[in-house]
Amino acid sequence: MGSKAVASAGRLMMGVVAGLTLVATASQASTLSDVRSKNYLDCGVSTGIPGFSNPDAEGRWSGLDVDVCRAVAAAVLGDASKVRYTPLPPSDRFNALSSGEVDMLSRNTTWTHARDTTLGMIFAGIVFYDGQGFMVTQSSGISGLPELDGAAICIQGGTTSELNVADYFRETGMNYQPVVFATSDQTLRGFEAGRCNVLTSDLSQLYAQRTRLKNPQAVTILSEVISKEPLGPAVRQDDMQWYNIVKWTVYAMVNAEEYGVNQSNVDAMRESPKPVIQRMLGVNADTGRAMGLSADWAYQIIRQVGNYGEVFERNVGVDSTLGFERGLNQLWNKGGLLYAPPLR
Ligand SMILES: N[C@@H](CCC(=O)N[C@@H](CS)C(=O)NCC(=O)O)C(=O)O
Repeated sequence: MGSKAVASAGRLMMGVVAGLTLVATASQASTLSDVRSKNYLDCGVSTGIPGFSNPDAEGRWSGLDVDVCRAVAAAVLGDASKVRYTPLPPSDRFNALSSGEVDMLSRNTTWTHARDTTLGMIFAGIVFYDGQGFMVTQSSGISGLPELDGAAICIQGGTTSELNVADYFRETGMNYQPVVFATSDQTLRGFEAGRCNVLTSDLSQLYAQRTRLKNPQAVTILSEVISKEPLGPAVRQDDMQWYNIVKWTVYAMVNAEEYGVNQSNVDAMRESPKPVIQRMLGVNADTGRAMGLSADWAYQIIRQVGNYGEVFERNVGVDSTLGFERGLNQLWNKGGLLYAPPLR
């Protein structure tokens, strides 16, 4: 064998070995088997944002992000209650996911390019289309963005809020004084104590934080937003099966709303003559097998947690404490952005 042939055989061998290593690494990560063997899901949530992920006095968690964790547990374990919640401030959330401390993150986290490409994680969907806004004290007299010039602004560190506000002021040539805190509690207390008369965050979190103020009437949330904040669950990049499970859990909730299947009619809907509904509920098809789940995975989500619209209304909708209109978070065929690929 000539030296060129030896070198190319050598390269081929190295390629094969590298390929095998890749296959081995890829097949090693099975979050599904881990979750099944411990028999609960570890879900990373916030330290407390009413309507999204918030514990009550007994330590019971609720909220839209919490319902996404519950839906994954229903799909994977057949039981929405089998979730352990790990409260994570912004600075800890990505390490907790990449180190394996949690199986997924479901915590008012914005999908961005850097987070998708540099942290070993990947977003599995969008459950709330949001934007960054400003809450101001009424005594400040601020009624719109141009009046923010020179303001002291309370922000939580390690967030997109901190980065966007810097962009916004650079772009507009206005000045501001950032007052940065580590936790949402400290940020709110700083605002209440007069360290700043403006607090910036995603609108959802401003609405949530306002409910925790001693005097919510003394503040206004400005109507303008300065960014896009698509919030959704994220998983590690090394497990495509798990990524599909979390992604399709969200899609199942959205499709269920589109097809008119909800918690109270899901049993009757098993008799529906519509093929899409039969398929979704696992009546005459098995969409679960290819993801390692049982045929009734989507049925379990809808029965135990509900469709997207039910989850939205229960936690953050117009009749909830937060009082959000559906807006962008409405189905695509009702003027919103929610568009789930077909379950087939
Ligand atoms: N969506 C933004 C902001 C997320 C965020 O962490 N917001 C704060 C603002 S209130 C929060 O939720 N804090 C709760 C906590 O520290 O647990 C991001 O992903 O960076």
